[in-house]
Amino acid sequence: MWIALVVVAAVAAVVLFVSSGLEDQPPLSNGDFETGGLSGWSTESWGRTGDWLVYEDGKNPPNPSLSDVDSPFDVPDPPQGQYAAVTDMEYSGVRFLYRDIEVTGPWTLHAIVFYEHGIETIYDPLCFGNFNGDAWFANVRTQQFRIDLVDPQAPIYSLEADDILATVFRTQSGDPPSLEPTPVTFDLSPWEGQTVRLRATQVDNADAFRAGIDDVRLEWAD
Ligand SMILES: [Ca+2]
Repeated sequence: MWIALVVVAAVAAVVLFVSSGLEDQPPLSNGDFETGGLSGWSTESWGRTGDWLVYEDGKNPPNPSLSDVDSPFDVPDPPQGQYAAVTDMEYSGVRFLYRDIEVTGPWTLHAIVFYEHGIETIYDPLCFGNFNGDAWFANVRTQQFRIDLVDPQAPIYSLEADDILATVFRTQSGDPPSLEPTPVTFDLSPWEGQTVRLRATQVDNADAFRAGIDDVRLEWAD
């Protein structure tokens, strides 16, 4: 009896060891948007029109009815695979794309980011404006793209210092009007054992601002 249990435990230990050894890339379902949709992700949009959308062709808006014809959709083709996510809009607003990540190991977050906007200036106040469920407005110019790690318990729009665990990427005043697809990485190991929320936010009230993200994945840190 005891010998049998010991054997079972030993086999289980070997299986676990082999499994963890093969686990080079923890799963993050549809982090590359190759399903052609936003499964695995959540979105919230403030404003009259605009949203995070999955697209294939950087010259063709994925939903023309949402796209500002005065500032035509013109973004890089998906930098990884066939699909990527991008914001498109006809009017000003805020668009959140987010998902919770259970940090079960010493993972590094990888993503590719890019953007195109129609004016020369980034406006980067700590302001997402206000939304009453119908209308959105901001008292200041705000034209920015940022990706944060936030507390999953916080409201999705929070910019409170206690809710923002870290900032993975953000545009800042003085940045150029466009960014070609660019890899970003971020060490998640400080949150090992916790769940963090990855939140990509694009805001505009000066001109159309297409923000893109692709190839979001996790790798074991070295
Ligand atoms: Ca992709």
